Amino acid sequence: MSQRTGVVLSRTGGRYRVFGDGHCLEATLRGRLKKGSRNRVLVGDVVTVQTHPDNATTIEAVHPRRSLLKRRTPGKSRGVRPVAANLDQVVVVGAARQPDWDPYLIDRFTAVAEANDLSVAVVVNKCDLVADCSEFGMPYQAAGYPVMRTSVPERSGLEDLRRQLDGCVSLFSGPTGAGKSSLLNVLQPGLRLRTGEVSERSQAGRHTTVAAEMHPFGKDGFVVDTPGLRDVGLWGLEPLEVAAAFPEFGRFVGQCRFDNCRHLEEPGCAVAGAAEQGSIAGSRLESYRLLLREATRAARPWASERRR
Ligand SMILES: Nc1nc2c(ncn2[C@@H]2O[C@H](COP(=O)(O)OP(=O)(O)OP(=O)(O)O)[C@@H](O)[C@H]2O)c(=O)[nH]1
Ligand SMILES: [Mg+2]
Ligand SMILES: [Zn+2]
Repeated sequence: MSQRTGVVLSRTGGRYRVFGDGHCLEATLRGRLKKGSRNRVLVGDVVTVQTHPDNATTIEAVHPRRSLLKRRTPGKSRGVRPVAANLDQVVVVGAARQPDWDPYLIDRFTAVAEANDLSVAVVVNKCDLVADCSEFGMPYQAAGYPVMRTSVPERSGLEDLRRQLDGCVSLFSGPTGAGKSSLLNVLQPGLRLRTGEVSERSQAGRHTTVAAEMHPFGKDGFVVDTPGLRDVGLWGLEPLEVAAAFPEFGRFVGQCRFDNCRHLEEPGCAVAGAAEQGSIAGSRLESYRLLLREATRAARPWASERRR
């Protein structure tokens, strides 16, 4: 009987693929881990596995997690579903064109990562389709995020992206068709992720059943490719978390006239002032306001239920 440590790459039903010492093996859960939550073992979890004399391998223990990405259960206002454990960063990929760069959509993805206390990096992909892709990333540079500008057919910006991924556990998220899988494939050809299923994928409900899958990447890194989610509004975000999900607001929020300023229409709002002066991108303030409205609406049924 031999024990070793590995990382969970994927799960199909009750079978887990575990990566350790440079290769994969398939494992099932040891009896006592099976009890309770179905999500006791997640993609990204570091686990102890044991191979038995009959060659069956079981997951014996889950090591403490250093991070956890969660989202709301699709179609329900309550219930939070963990997606992946031990991520270092979320890489939000958008396309300059096809589909058009949508700041609000990008900001929803960055906000969800922030709400889960994960680092954020932003990729402006398909730069070959526009004359100048610099403007798209500006608000994110101002927010302090690393921004990379890439093109798959032109093979540009790929080294910057590779450096950002090296040695990290990264999850790729972003609108469907932005080129997440294409970028990962060109950085690591052996991956052979499926690409180009834009129209099929954008049918509602199609992608919600596709589970996260992790891949060893480069030197000591891992990547999780996710299908583009059309409705990231389902990702849980409480109203109070929304402003904190916009890091560049941080130095202004304490300067608003009212302590409980929500940065909507209040007089003396320092965040709105900063946007007027151009210290904060107008698109980011707009996204914040839309997200706050959405989060408040989503939070209401919870609040009234709790009071009952
Ligand atoms: N012109 C151009 N096309 C690209 C680029 N990157 C990807 N594409 C194309 O865009 C389409 C979508 O690419 P995917 O990699 O499947 O996009 P995705 O983000 O993984 O999409 P989902 O898996 O649906 O979320 C494919 O037809 C790619 O060939 C790029 O840099 N420039
Ligand atoms: Mg894809
Ligand atoms: Zn304010």
